[in-house]
Amino acid sequence: MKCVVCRGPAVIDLKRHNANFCPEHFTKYCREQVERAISDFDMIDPDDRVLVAVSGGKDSLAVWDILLDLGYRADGLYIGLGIGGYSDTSGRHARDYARSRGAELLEVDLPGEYGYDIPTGSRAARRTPCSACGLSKRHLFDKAALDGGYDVLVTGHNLDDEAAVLFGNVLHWQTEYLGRQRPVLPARDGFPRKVKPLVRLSEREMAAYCIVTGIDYLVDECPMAAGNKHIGYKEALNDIEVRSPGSKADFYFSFLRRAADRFEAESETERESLSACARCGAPTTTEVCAFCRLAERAGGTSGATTPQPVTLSRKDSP
Ligand code: Q46
Ligand code: ZN
Ligand code: ZN
Repeated sequence: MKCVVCRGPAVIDLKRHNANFCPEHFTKYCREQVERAISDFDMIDPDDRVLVAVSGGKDSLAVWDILLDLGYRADGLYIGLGIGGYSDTSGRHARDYARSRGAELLEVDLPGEYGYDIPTGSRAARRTPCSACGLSKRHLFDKAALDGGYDVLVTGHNLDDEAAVLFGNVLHWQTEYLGRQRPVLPARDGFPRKVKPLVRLSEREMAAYCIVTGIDYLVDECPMAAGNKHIGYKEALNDIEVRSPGSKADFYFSFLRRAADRFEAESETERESLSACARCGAPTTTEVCAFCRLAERAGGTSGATTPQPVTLSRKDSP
């Protein structure tokens, strides 16, 4: 197997592009895909202050790495979710990466600062763990980005993630979500601009990127992920992709090009009815936002402290 660029030994084959790459040209390919996503969807301006939501997994560390290499002013944000040993290890990977790049990592500890963890929050609110977790993370990402004066919040959602969410939304015709499923959500009152620069890259490519560039990411799956419907949707799409390479990308990008606009009106209606949460001031369609209700039910507090920057440089390394 030879690299399509230099004819040297290839380490990865990308069937949907009908291409193989050596480590050097694969890294270059990943950077170019991110640059292209940023430019096609107008995601980030060169002067923007960027906050990357970092979990310690492959996608978030890879997107942070690529943005730093492309010269963006990108800090990381890690949220400790209180999921036992999994959270301890994921935090370590995020801190180690930040230290290796001399990059700034903000940290928010959900149990320490808000008085509940994801297992407790999930039980108390009778939500699935991923639903309680997603809701908490979204709230804390928005808050940290706004409090810290960042222009844009980056998440590590890749092509597989976006195609799986789209598949689920289409399967159940959740039209109000379809109108919002875009790689860029513009800033509006109480919400920072949110972007997904990895939409042109797959999960497998992100794992390969980390291996090739020596990023030590958390390989273990979250122990609370069992029962998450998106895992099943990903498997279904992977089966289709094996038989017909490129289907996943076509499904997602054709939706953006040809169908997403048709659902815009429905999600706009919901946006117009937003007002400030009586407890925390975040935008919500109810009097008290879902995060504050979850925190209260779980015996915690929606009271907020600003995340403290922890600058980790090579000098600090043990
Ligand atoms: S961390 Fe949270 Fe994920 Fe674990 S509980 Fe689910 S959403 S699977 S990205
Ligand atoms: Zn090459
Ligand atoms: Zn609130």
